[in-house]
Amino acid sequence: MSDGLHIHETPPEGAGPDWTVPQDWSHYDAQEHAVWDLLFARQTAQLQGRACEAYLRGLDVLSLSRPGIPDFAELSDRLTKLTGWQVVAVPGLVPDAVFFDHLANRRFVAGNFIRRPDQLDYLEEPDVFHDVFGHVPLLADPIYADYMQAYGLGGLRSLEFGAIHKLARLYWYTVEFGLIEEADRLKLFGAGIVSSHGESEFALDDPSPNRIAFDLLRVMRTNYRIDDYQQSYFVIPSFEALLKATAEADFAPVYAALETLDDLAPPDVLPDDRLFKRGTQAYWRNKTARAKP
Ligand code: HBI
Ligand code: FE
Repeated sequence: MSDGLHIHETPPEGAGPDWTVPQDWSHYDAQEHAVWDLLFARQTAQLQGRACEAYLRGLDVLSLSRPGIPDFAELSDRLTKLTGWQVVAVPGLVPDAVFFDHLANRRFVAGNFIRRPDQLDYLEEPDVFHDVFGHVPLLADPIYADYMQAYGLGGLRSLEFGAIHKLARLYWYTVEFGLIEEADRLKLFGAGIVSSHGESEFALDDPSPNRIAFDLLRVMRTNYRIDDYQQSYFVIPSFEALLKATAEADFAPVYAALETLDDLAPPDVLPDDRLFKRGTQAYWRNKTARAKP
């Protein structure tokens, strides 16, 4: 989430050294709560039959259907009892090392601001709806909760290898834009998809994107887009498989192998990819055709 987006170098005014700020839940006004309620109602309708069971279960056990922007202290009380995770408020994107340290300590950093009514469908930085509605429900799932902590620990190690941009691809193609097999159907779990009205349909139904079976090295070779729908989505068989593929991996040889392999572009398909669906890339062709003067 950090490519091309503005990340401050020093903690902003009022933030601690770990970049957290008080959420100060009482400061939200009626319009901000109304934006949350509108987005929540629209997305939960859209996600029936599309989001994976663990995500829908998380929405339920965390009582996220209560009206208004969640109070992180109350939300953390419920979440900590389930998997030891807390939700802490930050004013926006935080530096990678800070981000990974929070994840490694089971703290999920969530934006303390919400988009304006005229930004419903796209915004530059993750706001409280993207972070809490998109990311937090799955943190109530014990296996996914372990994966997110393992990712944080791996992220801290990746900084030693100068390989954060490779590991960021793993985050992008799973935590943000991952698909999962469930009872022979593809379902959504990535936060960037479940929090997006358009992409929660596009990622499953549109013939344009590739849908490729997850493979750690394959994902870590593959560039991604930060400004529009993905040209490829990767599909995991289960959260157990994702945890196994990453928490048990010794990333040193993975990084060494990546040095010998070319990066791949988002729409690329390899001969040995296990394809659920080869995309037409029509969405992108039409978009680039429209963009030509
Ligand atoms: N900061 N608040 C916030 N949220 C993120 O998702 C985030 C971040 N900083 C860095 C970051 N993500 C990326 O480096 C990850 O893609 C690894
Ligand atoms: Fe995110």
